[in-house]
Amino acid sequence: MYLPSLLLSSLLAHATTALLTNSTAASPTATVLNGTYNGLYSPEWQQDHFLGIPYAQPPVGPLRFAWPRELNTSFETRDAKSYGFSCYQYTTAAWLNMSEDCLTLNVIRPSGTTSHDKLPVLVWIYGGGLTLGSTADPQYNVSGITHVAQELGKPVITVSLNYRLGVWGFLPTPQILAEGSSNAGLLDQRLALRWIHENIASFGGDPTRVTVWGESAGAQSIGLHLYSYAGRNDDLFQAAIMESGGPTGAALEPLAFYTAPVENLTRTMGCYTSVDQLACLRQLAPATLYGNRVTQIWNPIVDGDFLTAYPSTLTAEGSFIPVPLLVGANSDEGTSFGVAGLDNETAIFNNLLVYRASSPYAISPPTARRLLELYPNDPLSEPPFHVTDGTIFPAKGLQWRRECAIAGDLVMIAGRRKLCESYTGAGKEVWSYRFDTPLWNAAITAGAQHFANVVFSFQNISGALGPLPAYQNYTNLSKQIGQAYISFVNDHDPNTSNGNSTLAYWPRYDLNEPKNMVLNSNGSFVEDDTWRKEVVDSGEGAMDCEEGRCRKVTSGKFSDEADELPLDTLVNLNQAQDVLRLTSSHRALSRAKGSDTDWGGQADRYDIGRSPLLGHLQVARVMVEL
Ligand SMILES: *[C@@H]1O[C@H](CO)[C@@H](O)[C@H](O)[C@H]1NC(C)=O
Ligand SMILES: *[C@@H]1O[C@H](CO)[C@@H](O)[C@H](O)[C@H]1NC(C)=O
Ligand SMILES: *[C@@H]1O[C@H](CO)[C@@H](O)[C@H](O)[C@H]1NC(C)=O
Ligand SMILES: *[C@@H]1O[C@H](CO)[C@@H](O)[C@H](O)[C@H]1NC(C)=O
Ligand SMILES: *[C@@H]1O[C@H](CO)[C@@H](O)[C@H](O)[C@H]1NC(C)=O
Ligand SMILES: *[C@@H]1O[C@H](CO)[C@@H](O)[C@H](O)[C@H]1NC(C)=O
Ligand SMILES: *[C@@H]1O[C@H](CO)[C@@H](O)[C@H](O)[C@H]1NC(C)=O
Ligand SMILES: *[C@@H]1O[C@H](CO)[C@@H](O)[C@H](O)[C@H]1NC(C)=O
Ligand SMILES: *[C@@H]1O[C@H](CO)[C@@H](O)[C@H](O)[C@H]1NC(C)=O
Ligand SMILES: *[C@@H]1O[C@H](CO)[C@@H](O)[C@H](O)[C@H]1NC(C)=O
Ligand SMILES: *[C@@H]1O[C@H](CO)[C@@H](O)[C@H](O)[C@H]1NC(C)=O
Ligand SMILES: CC(=O)N[C@H]1CO[C@H](CO)[C@@H](O)[C@@H]1O
Repeated sequence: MYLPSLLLSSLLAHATTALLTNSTAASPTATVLNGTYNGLYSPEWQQDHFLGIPYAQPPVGPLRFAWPRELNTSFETRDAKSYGFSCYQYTTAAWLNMSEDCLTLNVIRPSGTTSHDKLPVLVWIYGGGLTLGSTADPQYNVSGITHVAQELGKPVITVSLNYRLGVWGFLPTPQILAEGSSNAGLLDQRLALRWIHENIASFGGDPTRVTVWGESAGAQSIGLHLYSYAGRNDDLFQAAIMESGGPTGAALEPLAFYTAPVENLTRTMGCYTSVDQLACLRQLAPATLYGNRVTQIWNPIVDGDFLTAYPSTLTAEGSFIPVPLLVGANSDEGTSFGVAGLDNETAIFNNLLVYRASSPYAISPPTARRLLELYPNDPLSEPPFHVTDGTIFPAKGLQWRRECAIAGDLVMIAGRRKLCESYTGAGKEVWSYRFDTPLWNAAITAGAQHFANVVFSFQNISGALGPLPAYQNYTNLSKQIGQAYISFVNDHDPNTSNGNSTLAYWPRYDLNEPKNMVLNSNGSFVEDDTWRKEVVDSGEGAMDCEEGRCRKVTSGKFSDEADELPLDTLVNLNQAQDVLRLTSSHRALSRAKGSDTDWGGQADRYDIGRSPLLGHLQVARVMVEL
């Protein structure tokens, strides 16, 4: 086992502390605003676990689909010794125990932490497309990352939170909007952050040093929090770690987009003709609603409240919450987001026009044409990037790798770069990574695909990192990632564990010299974050190679358009889509709210305070006009 002597001595130091505090450690308690919780002492890593703590009133009955309500009752003592229910979702995982009453969080701390310690706080927000995920999922067990902090001598308190998913968290209808219940799942997260702000000191945490951390839809959620209330900073968090996700990527559709699936839902539930459809849906038994699995991705919407505009618009206005960021994406996101079965340019073109049709990207023909120019078919340098001999995988489609190059950049990588640029441009500290290590048992076509990094971040707690000793290099990388994160949580800088970590110096993102840390099990290194620019910059027929990436430049045809780089094109595309979408729901909202009243952003209450201008009838009428 990898245990440098420095770490050994720190473990011993912890053991001594645990002995001294043994009597209290065995039955940890914490007294929060509503009462006292009895937690569990976990001897394995000398941690206290407080599990399944409610942070909101159960969102059941009349509160189904509504914004979460603050707790308003108190108690003497309660046990917090097992995970709460998972929110409703469609999976058959063994750990699944679902209920609508799922708004709970878990607090993990080094045993013996007292309220004087004021430890920094790390808050995990799971991903899963806003349709899957639970803190009870063993792969999201935060004990491993908490243990890294203990070993490093930089202890943190770790929190993981549940939030509503799917139709329960994100039902988008005019009535929902009028009622002020839009984006409820995101508001769940926000109320949990508010609960942490108010209560974490009772556990020994410092509410002024909270880092939010998420992957995929969890990172997307954080991205939207960064842009929420037009960037108003309520001090709920002070830093963010975002893995493979951000404010752009998953499409935010207009309200009208959901008319058909909502009709499908309400018709099958017998609520379509109800005068009050929401009341009808709220009366359904939980199992009945669950049984009506409408095949629809319910994404957040620009509701004029939590989100006053599309993130790209808010970026241009500088309306975002300025906090230090640690952000990244995986080398082969494209193998997760590329469509299989495309054999030629025409097929890719046609597919781009309907890309991710269940929540479409609205790519126009000229943009699709431009993308095909910028991404010539070049299997020497396309996902999976570790396959460098130009292999084509015909079973996936003759131009599958080209499709993957476009898709990965479109969904994840362009947005990552854009976020780095806008936050750096605003003077905030940003550290960027490219995770570059395929899972030990990955198919050759997978590469370092979406989600592959999660088992590393979570310190192999799920056991899926591969067998030791063969994959010692994976353990090492996993630990380096954990140490960088814990340093960032403590010091807003991933470099401060340097004395104990073998990760190379990770430079801050710099607009003049943009860099990524490439997280590779064979030795991580720093690269220029300028890749996919070479297609533009090189001469005819050149082979341009950088850090193992090669691109054959077929002609000099881009030389007179040197400012139009593939990733930049994609970033612009995000903006173009937004403009398209603004024509429906947002315009309706602007009209509904009236021209002279600023209601956007005022309603940061959980149970009251919605704009009277968002009256039922008014919005409903506007929607009909559209
Ligand atoms: C420490 O607590 C454990 C129970 O968690 C108990 O079994 C053990 O005897 C205690 N040790 C001391 C020295 O009090
Ligand atoms: C708590 O709030 C709910 C509304 O969500 C209300 O029905 C209930 O009466 C309140 N309870 C107390 C004790 O204030
Ligand atoms: C319960 O806790 C919440 C915050 O966690 C607080 O706002 C509320 O006032 C508390 N209510 C009671 C009755 O203790
Ligand atoms: C599900 O929750 C119920 C009620 O808390 C509990 O009795 C049961 O053991 C749980 N099942 C699982 C698989 O966790
Ligand atoms: C995480 O997993 C370890 C090992 O199974 C277990 O001891 C620990 O209780 C788990 N922690 C949490 C917070 O569930
Ligand atoms: C309507 O919902 C059902 C499930 O209730 C689903 O099977 C069907 O595909 C949906 N149709 C549309 C057009 O969304
Ligand atoms: C392109 O591929 C599609 C199948 O993906 C095929 O139907 C079509 O004939 C191909 N077109 C050309 C020009 O080869
Ligand atoms: C990951 O955990 C599993 C189960 O505990 C273990 O067998 C394996 O050796 C570990 N792998 C690495 C690379 O740490
Ligand atoms: C893992 O890290 C340790 C400590 O830095 C080092 O001695 C060892 O060579 C590394 N092993 C591998 C396979 O990278
Ligand atoms: C390395 O870890 C030890 C405790 O494990 C700590 O005392 C020391 O400050 C750490 N060094 C750095 C540079 O963080
Ligand atoms: C990590 O170790 C595995 C197993 O020994 C090996 O197959 C792999 O090539 C190593 N990774 C790198 C990038 O060297
Ligand atoms: C703030 C901080 O400690 N940054 C460190 C990052 O790592 C370099 C060396 O690798 C140190 O010099 C910095 O001090």
